[in-house]
Amino acid sequence: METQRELEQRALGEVHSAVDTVELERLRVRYLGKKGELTARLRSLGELEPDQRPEVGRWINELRRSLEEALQERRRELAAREEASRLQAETLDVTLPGVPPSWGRRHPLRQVWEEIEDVFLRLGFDVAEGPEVETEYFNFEALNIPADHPARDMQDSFYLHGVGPGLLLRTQTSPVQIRYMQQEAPRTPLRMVAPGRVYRRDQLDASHSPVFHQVEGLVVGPGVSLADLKGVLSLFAREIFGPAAKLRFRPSYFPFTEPSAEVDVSCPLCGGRGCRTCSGSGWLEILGCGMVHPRVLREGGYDSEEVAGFAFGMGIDRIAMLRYGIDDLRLFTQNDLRFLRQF
Ligand code: 2NM
Repeated sequence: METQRELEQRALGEVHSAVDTVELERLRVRYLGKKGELTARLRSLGELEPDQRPEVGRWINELRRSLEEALQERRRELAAREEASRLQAETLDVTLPGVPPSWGRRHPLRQVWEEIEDVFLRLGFDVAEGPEVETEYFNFEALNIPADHPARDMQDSFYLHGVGPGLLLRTQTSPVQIRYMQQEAPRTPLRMVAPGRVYRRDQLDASHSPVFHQVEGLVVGPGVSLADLKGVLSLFAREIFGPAAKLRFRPSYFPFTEPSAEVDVSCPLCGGRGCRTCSGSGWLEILGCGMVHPRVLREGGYDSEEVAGFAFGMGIDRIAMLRYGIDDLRLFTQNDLRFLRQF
């Protein structure tokens, strides 16, 4: 049998060397719990000689008290240590420098889109947008585009017959201008641009894409003339292509304008001397324009006897290519960061 002294040393020694409060609780149960060693000894007092019982009983009670004291003291120490290490682990240094975010940038097409918008905003134009799914009325009829015009053909436009009758993906942003006129007429002067995505059934190659971007512009008011058109477009060209940019107007045809013209800008890459980009001619075609056809003005809600209008349209993708000397449209949609990071 272990002596009283040995039990006392073992119990107190274990309490002193306990490494955490969990172990300490285990020790408390082992010695002082209902089925603990001390409790058991107290119970078996009856097995001792009657004259030994008081002394052993007293010793057990003293040991219980000193164990309880030792447990409490050790618990204080360990709890304080555990609290300290928990706080240490939870420490957050708010002065540490953060993880720097990597800066993105706008896509080059979006940059050119917004630059064009900005030029016209400074000239007093509004910016309007409209639906990409259009009706044949807004996309063609209202714009005086005849039934036998190639754009009307299934081969040239994306029709959405399965979605609804007479629906298609807009082939230009001019339907936005019809909507805008119908909303604003007879307010003058009307000055607006309609930037946006448009769709045509073209095979994808270096210079064609079934999805591309346009900005079309419209001015309506009493006495608006071809001179205003040339003035606005010249300002625009100098803002986008630099102060040396010259314009050349060539007579052309569009169903929604009369007269109509195609406009070339002196090549921004060679200054008009002739290079690969301008095929040696010194000129690049950048937009189409004209005086709004009276039928289109009337469809917009204006009296074509009282007001006149000019309109123009350009491809954002094409302008971006010319601006930066990019020879393949597909580069814009391949998400190659080596390409995109240059802008
Ligand atoms: C172009 C060329 C010429 C144009 C006409 C209109 C509208 F709706 F006012 F009649 N919007 N855009 C227009 C005129 C577009 O794109 C090459």
